[in-house]
Amino acid sequence: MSHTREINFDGIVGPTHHYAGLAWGNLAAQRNRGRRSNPRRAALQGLDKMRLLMELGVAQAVLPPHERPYLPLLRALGYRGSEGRMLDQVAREAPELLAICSSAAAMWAANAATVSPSADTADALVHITPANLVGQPHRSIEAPVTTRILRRIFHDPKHFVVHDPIPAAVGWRDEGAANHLRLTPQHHQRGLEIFVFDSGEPFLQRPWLHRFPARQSLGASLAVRLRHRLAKRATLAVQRKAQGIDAGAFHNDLVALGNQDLLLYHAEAYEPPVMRDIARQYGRLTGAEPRLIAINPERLSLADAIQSYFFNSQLVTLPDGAFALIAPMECRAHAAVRGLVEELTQRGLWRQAHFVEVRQSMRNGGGPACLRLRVVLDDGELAAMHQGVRLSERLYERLRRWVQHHYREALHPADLADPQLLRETRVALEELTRILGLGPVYDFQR
Ligand code: SUG
Repeated sequence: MSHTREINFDGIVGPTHHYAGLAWGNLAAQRNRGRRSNPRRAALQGLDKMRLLMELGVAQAVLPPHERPYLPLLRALGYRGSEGRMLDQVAREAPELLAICSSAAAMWAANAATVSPSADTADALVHITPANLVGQPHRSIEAPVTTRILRRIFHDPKHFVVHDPIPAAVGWRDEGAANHLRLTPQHHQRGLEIFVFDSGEPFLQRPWLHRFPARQSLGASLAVRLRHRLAKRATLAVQRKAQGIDAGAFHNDLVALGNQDLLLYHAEAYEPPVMRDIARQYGRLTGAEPRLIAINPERLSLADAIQSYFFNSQLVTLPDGAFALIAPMECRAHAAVRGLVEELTQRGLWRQAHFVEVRQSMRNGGGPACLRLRVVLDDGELAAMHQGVRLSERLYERLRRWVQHHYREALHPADLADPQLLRETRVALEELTRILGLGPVYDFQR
Protein backbone atom coordinates (compact mmCIF):
# COMPACT_ATOMS: atom_id res chain seq x y z
CA MET A 1 0.00 0.00 0.00
CA SER A 2 1.26 3.43 -0.87
CA HIS A 3 2.32 5.60 2.03
CA THR A 4 1.89 9.37 2.11
CA ARG A 5 4.04 11.57 4.28
CA GLU A 6 5.21 15.09 4.81
CA ILE A 7 8.70 15.86 3.61
CA ASN A 8 10.24 19.09 4.82
CA PHE A 9 12.46 21.10 2.50
CA ASP A 10 14.66 23.36 4.59
CA GLY A 11 16.51 26.28 3.07
CA ILE A 12 20.25 26.01 3.61
CA VAL A 13 21.39 29.29 5.14
CA GLY A 14 23.55 31.15 2.62
CA PRO A 15 27.12 32.42 3.13
CA THR A 16 25.99 36.08 3.27
CA HIS A 17 23.56 35.64 6.18
CA HIS A 18 23.60 39.04 7.93
CA TYR A 19 21.53 41.45 10.01
CA ALA A 20 20.53 44.58 8.11
CA GLY A 21 17.05 45.13 9.53
CA LEU A 22 15.44 45.05 6.10
CA ALA A 23 12.16 43.47 7.10
CA TRP A 24 9.88 46.11 8.49
CA GLY A 25 7.23 44.74 10.85
CA ASN A 26 9.57 41.88 11.78
CA LEU A 27 10.58 42.88 15.30
CA ALA A 28 13.57 40.57 15.69
CA ALA A 29 15.08 41.70 12.38
CA GLN A 30 14.60 45.33 13.33
CA ARG A 31 16.08 44.83 16.78
CA ASN A 32 19.21 43.13 15.48
CA ARG A 33 19.96 45.54 12.69
CA GLY A 34 23.70 46.11 12.30
CA ARG A 35 24.70 43.22 14.56
CA ARG A 36 27.55 40.92 13.49
CA SER A 37 26.27 37.57 12.18
CA ASN A 38 27.89 34.15 12.06
CA PRO A 39 26.93 32.57 8.72
CA ARG A 40 28.79 29.35 9.48
CA ARG A 41 27.00 28.81 12.76
CA ALA A 42 23.68 29.75 11.15
CA ALA A 43 24.08 27.13 8.44
CA LEU A 44 25.21 24.46 10.91
CA GLN A 45 22.27 25.18 13.22
CA GLY A 46 19.94 24.70 10.24
CA LEU A 47 21.60 21.43 9.26
CA ASP A 48 21.35 20.13 12.82
CA LYS A 49 17.64 20.84 12.93
CA MET A 50 17.21 18.93 9.65
CA ARG A 51 19.19 16.03 11.03
CA LEU A 52 17.00 15.86 14.14
CA LEU A 53 13.91 15.55 11.94
CA MET A 54 15.61 12.86 9.88
CA GLU A 55 16.54 10.95 13.01
CA LEU A 56 12.96 11.15 14.21
CA GLY A 57 12.00 9.40 10.98
CA VAL A 58 10.50 12.44 9.24
CA ALA A 59 11.52 12.80 5.58
CA GLN A 60 13.85 15.73 5.03
CA ALA A 61 15.34 17.54 2.05
CA VAL A 62 17.21 20.76 1.35
CA LEU A 63 16.82 23.80 -0.85
CA PRO A 64 20.05 25.54 -1.88
CA PRO A 65 20.75 29.17 -0.97
CA HIS A 66 20.58 31.81 -3.68
CA GLU A 67 23.43 33.64 -5.36
CA ARG A 68 24.39 36.70 -3.29
CA PRO A 69 25.27 39.49 -3.67
CA TYR A 70 22.87 39.32 -6.59
CA LEU A 71 24.51 41.53 -9.19
CA PRO A 72 21.78 41.14 -11.83
CA LEU A 73 19.65 43.29 -9.51
CA LEU A 74 22.25 46.05 -9.50
CA ARG A 75 22.49 45.93 -13.30
CA ALA A 76 18.71 46.09 -13.56
CA LEU A 77 18.82 49.20 -11.41
CA GLY A 78 21.36 50.93 -13.66
CA TYR A 79 24.73 50.03 -12.15
CA ARG A 80 27.43 49.41 -14.75
CA GLY A 81 31.01 48.33 -15.13
CA SER A 82 32.99 45.53 -13.54
CA GLU A 83 31.58 43.60 -10.60
CA GLY A 84 34.16 45.09 -8.24
CA ARG A 85 33.25 48.59 -9.35
CA MET A 86 29.52 48.01 -8.91
CA LEU A 87 30.03 46.65 -5.40
CA ASP A 88 32.22 49.56 -4.49
CA GLN A 89 29.81 52.13 -5.85
CA VAL A 90 26.71 50.62 -4.24
CA ALA A 91 28.51 50.28 -0.89
CA ARG A 92 29.36 53.99 -0.95
CA GLU A 93 26.14 55.36 -2.39
CA ALA A 94 23.44 52.95 -1.24
CA PRO A 95 24.51 50.54 1.53
CA GLU A 96 20.93 49.46 2.07
CA LEU A 97 20.72 48.31 -1.54
CA LEU A 98 23.91 46.32 -1.03
CA ALA A 99 22.24 44.61 1.94
CA ILE A 100 19.13 43.98 -0.16
CA CYS A 101 21.03 42.30 -2.98
CA SER A 102 23.07 40.30 -0.42
CA SER A 103 20.13 39.04 1.62
CA ALA A 104 20.18 35.35 2.53
CA ALA A 105 16.42 35.45 3.17
CA ALA A 106 15.75 32.55 0.77
CA MET A 107 16.64 30.36 3.77
CA TRP A 108 13.09 30.85 5.09
CA ALA A 109 11.60 28.21 2.82
CA ALA A 110 8.11 28.56 4.32
CA ASN A 111 7.96 31.61 2.06
CA ALA A 112 9.27 29.80 -1.03
CA ALA A 113 5.91 28.56 -2.29
CA THR A 114 2.40 27.30 -1.57
CA VAL A 115 1.98 23.58 -2.14
CA SER A 116 -1.21 21.55 -2.66
CA PRO A 117 -0.86 17.76 -2.34
CA SER A 118 -2.31 15.57 -5.08
CA ALA A 119 -5.10 14.39 -2.76
CA ASP A 120 -6.58 17.90 -2.94
CA THR A 121 -6.31 18.77 -6.62
CA ALA A 122 -8.75 18.01 -9.46
CA ASP A 123 -6.04 16.57 -11.72
CA ALA A 124 -4.35 14.59 -8.90
CA LEU A 125 -1.05 16.41 -9.49
CA VAL A 126 1.00 18.15 -6.82
CA HIS A 127 0.61 21.88 -7.51
CA ILE A 128 3.26 24.37 -6.45
CA THR A 129 3.11 28.17 -6.77
CA PRO A 130 6.37 29.94 -5.91
CA ALA A 131 5.67 33.04 -3.82
CA ASN A 132 6.25 36.39 -5.53
CA LEU A 133 7.34 38.01 -2.22
CA VAL A 134 6.62 41.31 -3.88
CA GLY A 135 6.10 43.14 -0.60
CA GLN A 136 9.80 43.59 0.13
CA PRO A 137 12.67 44.29 -2.28
CA HIS A 138 15.15 41.94 -0.61
CA ARG A 139 12.70 39.05 -0.91
CA SER A 140 11.19 39.88 -4.30
CA ILE A 141 14.44 38.80 -5.98
CA GLU A 142 13.95 35.24 -4.73
CA ALA A 143 10.98 34.30 -6.93
CA PRO A 144 12.69 33.60 -10.30
CA VAL A 145 15.50 31.54 -8.79
CA THR A 146 13.15 29.66 -6.44
CA THR A 147 10.98 28.82 -9.45
CA ARG A 148 14.00 27.49 -11.34
CA ILE A 149 15.12 25.37 -8.37
CA LEU A 150 11.64 23.96 -7.69
CA ARG A 151 11.31 23.05 -11.38
CA ARG A 152 14.56 21.12 -11.18
CA ILE A 153 13.45 19.24 -8.10
CA PHE A 154 9.84 18.62 -9.17
CA HIS A 155 10.65 18.04 -12.82
CA ASP A 156 8.30 15.15 -13.63
CA PRO A 157 5.10 16.44 -15.30
CA LYS A 158 3.35 13.13 -14.53
CA HIS A 159 3.32 14.17 -10.88
CA PHE A 160 4.07 17.87 -10.48
CA VAL A 161 3.15 21.31 -11.79
CA VAL A 162 5.35 24.21 -10.73
CA HIS A 163 3.46 27.34 -11.75
CA ASP A 164 4.93 30.77 -12.38
CA PRO A 165 4.75 33.10 -9.37
CA ILE A 166 1.58 35.22 -9.27
CA PRO A 167 2.05 38.48 -11.24
CA ALA A 168 3.99 40.98 -9.17
CA ALA A 169 1.68 43.74 -7.98
CA VAL A 170 0.68 45.26 -4.69
CA GLY A 171 -2.77 43.66 -4.98
CA TRP A 172 -1.26 40.16 -5.26
CA ARG A 173 1.24 40.03 -2.45
CA ASP A 174 2.04 36.38 -1.84
CA GLU A 175 4.38 34.99 0.85
CA GLY A 176 3.58 31.33 0.35
CA ALA A 177 3.08 28.50 2.81
CA ALA A 178 3.70 30.69 5.87
CA ASN A 179 0.12 31.90 5.34
CA HIS A 180 -1.40 28.56 4.37
CA LEU A 181 -2.78 25.77 6.56
CA ARG A 182 -4.04 22.34 5.64
CA LEU A 183 -6.31 20.32 7.90
CA THR A 184 -6.88 16.65 7.15
CA PRO A 185 -7.58 13.47 9.13
CA GLN A 186 -4.54 11.78 7.55
CA HIS A 187 -1.93 13.13 5.14
CA HIS A 188 -3.17 10.93 2.26
CA GLN A 189 -6.78 12.13 2.57
CA ARG A 190 -8.30 15.20 1.03
CA GLY A 191 -7.66 18.22 3.19
CA LEU A 192 -9.22 21.59 3.84
CA GLU A 193 -6.76 24.19 2.53
CA ILE A 194 -6.96 27.43 4.46
CA PHE A 195 -5.57 30.59 2.92
CA VAL A 196 -4.93 33.25 5.54
CA PHE A 197 -4.77 36.75 4.12
CA ASP A 198 -3.89 40.04 5.72
CA SER A 199 -5.80 42.44 3.56
CA GLY A 200 -9.07 41.98 1.71
CA GLU A 201 -10.70 43.25 -1.51
CA PRO A 202 -8.99 41.05 -4.08
CA PHE A 203 -8.08 43.71 -6.60
CA LEU A 204 -8.05 47.08 -4.88
CA GLN A 205 -5.94 46.84 -1.83
CA ARG A 206 -4.23 48.80 0.81
CA PRO A 207 -0.79 47.35 1.44
CA TRP A 208 -1.03 48.76 4.96
CA LEU A 209 -3.55 48.13 7.69
CA HIS A 210 -2.35 50.12 10.69
CA ARG A 211 1.22 50.02 11.87
CA PHE A 212 2.94 47.36 9.81
CA PRO A 213 2.56 46.12 6.24
CA ALA A 214 0.03 43.46 5.31
CA ARG A 215 2.07 40.89 3.44
CA GLN A 216 -0.54 38.46 2.11
CA SER A 217 -3.45 39.54 -0.02
CA LEU A 218 -6.73 37.85 -0.74
CA GLY A 219 -6.17 38.23 -4.49
CA ALA A 220 -3.11 35.99 -4.35
CA SER A 221 -4.91 33.36 -2.28
CA LEU A 222 -7.79 33.20 -4.75
CA ALA A 223 -5.37 32.83 -7.65
CA VAL A 224 -3.54 29.98 -5.95
CA ARG A 225 -6.84 28.21 -5.33
CA LEU A 226 -7.78 28.38 -9.01
CA ARG A 227 -4.36 27.44 -10.33
CA HIS A 228 -4.09 24.48 -8.00
CA ARG A 229 -7.50 23.23 -9.12
CA LEU A 230 -8.85 23.04 -5.58
CA ALA A 231 -12.56 22.48 -5.10
CA LYS A 232 -14.25 25.49 -3.57
CA ARG A 233 -15.72 23.40 -0.76
CA ALA A 234 -12.23 22.16 0.14
CA THR A 235 -10.81 25.64 0.64
CA LEU A 236 -11.41 28.62 2.85
CA ALA A 237 -9.92 32.10 2.74
CA VAL A 238 -9.83 33.75 6.16
CA GLN A 239 -8.58 37.11 7.28
CA ARG A 240 -6.27 37.65 10.20
CA LYS A 241 -6.83 40.51 12.58
CA ALA A 242 -4.54 43.50 12.08
CA GLN A 243 -3.86 43.39 15.82
CA GLY A 244 -1.54 40.40 15.31
CA ILE A 245 0.34 42.00 12.44
CA ASP A 246 0.76 45.18 14.43
CA ALA A 247 2.09 43.18 17.39
CA GLY A 248 4.80 41.80 15.08
CA ALA A 249 3.25 38.63 13.62
CA PHE A 250 4.15 39.39 10.03
CA HIS A 251 3.17 35.88 8.91
CA ASN A 252 0.35 33.59 10.02
CA ASP A 253 2.87 30.98 11.18
CA LEU A 254 3.69 33.24 14.14
CA VAL A 255 0.14 32.88 15.52
CA ALA A 256 -0.99 29.40 14.40
CA LEU A 257 0.46 25.97 13.97
CA GLY A 258 -1.06 22.73 12.81
CA ASN A 259 -0.66 19.18 11.67
CA GLN A 260 -3.34 16.84 10.29
CA ASP A 261 -6.56 17.56 12.23
CA LEU A 262 -4.95 19.67 14.95
CA LEU A 263 -4.76 23.45 14.84
CA LEU A 264 -3.36 25.56 17.68
CA TYR A 265 -3.86 29.28 17.41
CA HIS A 266 -3.63 32.44 19.43
CA ALA A 267 -7.11 33.57 20.40
CA GLU A 268 -6.40 37.20 19.53
CA ALA A 269 -5.24 36.45 16.01
CA TYR A 270 -8.68 35.85 14.42
CA GLU A 271 -12.24 37.01 14.85
CA PRO A 272 -14.37 34.26 16.49
CA PRO A 273 -16.38 33.34 13.34
CA VAL A 274 -13.18 32.23 11.59
CA MET A 275 -12.76 29.10 13.73
CA ARG A 276 -16.47 28.30 13.49
CA ASP A 277 -16.22 28.48 9.70
CA ILE A 278 -13.17 26.25 9.70
CA ALA A 279 -14.88 23.65 11.91
CA ARG A 280 -18.04 23.68 9.79
CA GLN A 281 -16.27 23.38 6.47
CA TYR A 282 -13.91 20.69 7.74
CA GLY A 283 -16.89 18.74 9.06
CA ARG A 284 -18.69 18.91 5.71
CA LEU A 285 -15.59 17.82 3.84
CA THR A 286 -14.41 14.97 6.06
CA GLY A 287 -17.35 14.05 8.27
CA ALA A 288 -15.09 14.57 11.28
CA GLU A 289 -14.33 17.31 13.76
CA PRO A 290 -11.02 19.14 13.75
CA ARG A 291 -9.18 19.74 17.00
CA LEU A 292 -9.08 23.52 17.19
CA ILE A 293 -7.23 24.70 20.26
CA ALA A 294 -7.18 28.35 21.26
CA ILE A 295 -4.37 29.69 23.38
CA ASN A 296 -5.86 32.54 25.36
CA PRO A 297 -4.02 35.78 26.11
CA GLU A 298 -4.21 35.07 29.87
CA ARG A 299 -2.19 31.91 29.24
CA LEU A 300 0.20 33.47 26.72
CA SER A 301 0.10 37.07 25.59
CA LEU A 302 0.42 37.86 21.92
CA ALA A 303 3.67 39.68 22.69
CA ASP A 304 5.12 36.60 24.43
CA ALA A 305 3.94 34.32 21.65
CA ILE A 306 5.83 36.48 19.17
CA GLN A 307 8.89 36.90 21.36
CA SER A 308 9.23 33.15 22.00
CA TYR A 309 8.09 32.06 18.52
CA PHE A 310 6.02 29.28 20.11
CA PHE A 311 3.64 29.12 17.13
CA ASN A 312 6.59 28.84 14.79
CA SER A 313 7.30 25.36 16.12
CA GLN A 314 7.02 22.48 13.69
CA LEU A 315 4.41 19.86 14.44
CA VAL A 316 5.19 16.63 12.63
CA THR A 317 3.81 13.11 12.33
CA LEU A 318 6.26 10.40 13.40
CA PRO A 319 6.42 7.04 11.59
CA ASP A 320 4.10 5.41 14.16
CA GLY A 321 1.50 8.16 13.79
CA ALA A 322 2.25 10.08 17.01
CA PHE A 323 3.07 13.78 16.79
CA ALA A 324 6.26 15.59 17.83
CA LEU A 325 6.75 19.30 18.44
CA ILE A 326 9.98 20.95 17.29
CA ALA A 327 10.14 24.23 19.16
CA PRO A 328 12.82 26.91 19.22
CA MET A 329 15.12 26.91 22.26
CA GLU A 330 13.68 30.32 23.15
CA CYS A 331 10.46 28.54 24.22
CA ARG A 332 12.33 26.60 26.88
CA ALA A 333 13.95 29.75 28.20
CA HIS A 334 10.57 31.48 28.56
CA ALA A 335 8.84 30.30 31.77
CA ALA A 336 5.23 30.77 30.59
CA VAL A 337 5.89 29.10 27.27
CA ARG A 338 7.80 26.23 28.82
CA GLY A 339 4.85 25.64 31.14
CA LEU A 340 2.45 25.73 28.22
CA VAL A 341 4.51 23.22 26.23
CA GLU A 342 4.62 20.90 29.25
CA GLU A 343 0.89 21.20 29.77
CA LEU A 344 0.08 20.48 26.12
CA THR A 345 2.49 17.55 26.11
CA GLN A 346 0.70 16.15 29.16
CA ARG A 347 -2.64 16.61 27.46
CA GLY A 348 -1.31 14.30 24.77
CA LEU A 349 -1.34 16.71 21.82
CA TRP A 350 2.10 15.38 20.95
CA ARG A 351 4.25 12.68 22.39
CA GLN A 352 7.36 14.74 22.82
CA ALA A 353 8.67 18.27 22.47
CA HIS A 354 12.16 18.90 21.15
CA PHE A 355 13.89 22.25 21.47
CA VAL A 356 16.25 23.30 18.71
CA GLU A 357 18.89 25.99 18.57
CA VAL A 358 18.38 28.17 15.50
CA ARG A 359 19.27 31.48 17.12
CA GLN A 360 21.14 32.91 14.14
CA SER A 361 17.96 32.62 12.09
CA MET A 362 15.71 33.67 14.99
CA ARG A 363 17.55 36.98 15.22
CA ASN A 364 16.17 37.75 11.78
CA GLY A 365 12.69 36.56 12.74
CA GLY A 366 12.97 33.03 11.35
CA GLY A 367 12.09 30.09 13.63
CA PRO A 368 12.00 26.34 12.98
CA ALA A 369 8.83 26.46 10.85
CA CYS A 370 10.03 29.44 8.79
CA LEU A 371 13.04 27.44 7.71
CA ARG A 372 11.04 24.70 6.03
CA LEU A 373 8.60 24.15 3.19
CA ARG A 374 6.21 21.28 3.88
CA VAL A 375 5.40 19.03 0.94
CA VAL A 376 3.04 16.07 1.25
CA LEU A 377 3.99 13.28 -1.18
CA ASP A 378 3.00 9.67 -1.78
CA ASP A 379 5.57 6.98 -2.59
CA GLY A 380 5.40 7.50 -6.36
CA GLU A 381 5.80 11.26 -6.03
CA LEU A 382 8.65 10.93 -3.59
CA ALA A 383 10.45 8.61 -6.00
CA ALA A 384 9.80 10.97 -8.92
CA MET A 385 11.36 14.08 -7.38
CA HIS A 386 15.06 14.84 -7.74
CA GLN A 387 16.78 12.59 -5.19
CA GLY A 388 19.99 14.60 -4.80
CA VAL A 389 18.36 17.02 -2.34
CA ARG A 390 17.08 14.34 0.06
CA LEU A 391 18.89 14.41 3.35
CA SER A 392 20.74 11.29 4.41
CA GLU A 393 23.41 10.91 7.05
CA ARG A 394 25.93 11.00 4.20
CA LEU A 395 24.56 14.21 2.69
CA TYR A 396 24.36 15.80 6.15
CA GLU A 397 28.07 15.07 6.75
CA ARG A 398 28.97 16.34 3.30
CA LEU A 399 27.05 19.57 3.76
CA ARG A 400 28.62 20.10 7.16
CA ARG A 401 32.08 19.82 5.67
CA TRP A 402 31.04 22.08 2.82
CA VAL A 403 29.82 24.76 5.26
CA GLN A 404 32.93 24.48 7.42
CA HIS A 405 35.12 24.89 4.40
CA HIS A 406 33.38 27.82 2.71
CA TYR A 407 31.54 29.91 5.30
CA ARG A 408 32.83 32.82 7.34
CA GLU A 409 32.39 32.95 11.09
CA ALA A 410 31.68 36.65 11.25
CA LEU A 411 29.99 39.01 8.87
CA HIS A 412 29.07 42.62 9.40
CA PRO A 413 26.83 44.45 6.89
CA ALA A 414 29.90 46.54 5.98
CA ASP A 415 31.72 43.37 4.82
CA LEU A 416 29.18 42.80 2.05
CA ALA A 417 31.16 45.05 -0.32
CA ASP A 418 34.20 42.78 -0.15
CA PRO A 419 34.71 41.36 -3.67
CA GLN A 420 36.36 38.37 -2.06
CA LEU A 421 33.01 37.49 -0.43
CA LEU A 422 31.39 37.39 -3.86
CA ARG A 423 34.12 35.05 -5.11
CA GLU A 424 33.82 32.83 -2.04
CA THR A 425 30.07 32.46 -2.38
CA ARG A 426 30.31 31.54 -6.05
CA VAL A 427 32.93 28.87 -5.42
CA ALA A 428 30.76 27.50 -2.61
CA LEU A 429 27.56 27.47 -4.67
CA GLU A 430 29.29 25.94 -7.67
CA GLU A 431 30.37 23.07 -5.45
CA LEU A 432 26.92 22.81 -3.86
CA THR A 433 25.15 22.40 -7.20
CA ARG A 434 27.48 19.46 -7.84
CA ILE A 435 26.86 17.96 -4.38
CA LEU A 436 23.10 18.20 -4.88
CA GLY A 437 23.27 17.19 -8.56
CA LEU A 438 21.04 20.11 -9.49
CA GLY A 439 22.86 21.33 -12.60
CA PRO A 440 23.32 25.06 -13.20
CA VAL A 441 20.58 27.03 -11.43
CA TYR A 442 22.35 30.33 -10.72
CA ASP A 443 22.74 33.30 -13.05
CA PHE A 444 26.51 33.22 -12.67
CA GLN A 445 26.54 29.65 -13.98
CA ARG A 446 24.69 30.49 -17.18
O1 SUG B 1 10.50 37.86 5.58
N1 SUG B 1 13.29 37.97 7.67
C1 SUG B 1 12.24 37.20 7.06
C2 SUG B 1 11.77 36.15 8.03
C3 SUG B 1 10.81 35.20 7.40
C4 SUG B 1 10.19 34.28 8.38
N2 SUG B 1 9.30 33.38 7.73
C5 SUG B 1 8.15 32.90 8.26
N3 SUG B 1 7.55 33.45 9.28
N4 SUG B 1 7.61 31.88 7.68
C6 SUG B 1 11.06 38.10 6.65
O2 SUG B 1 10.71 39.00 7.42
C7 SUG B 1 15.09 39.62 7.70
C8 SUG B 1 16.18 40.11 6.79
C9 SUG B 1 16.77 41.40 7.24
O3 SUG B 1 16.07 42.19 7.87
O4 SUG B 1 17.94 41.65 6.91
C10 SUG B 1 14.00 38.86 6.94
O5 SUG B 1 13.82 39.05 5.76
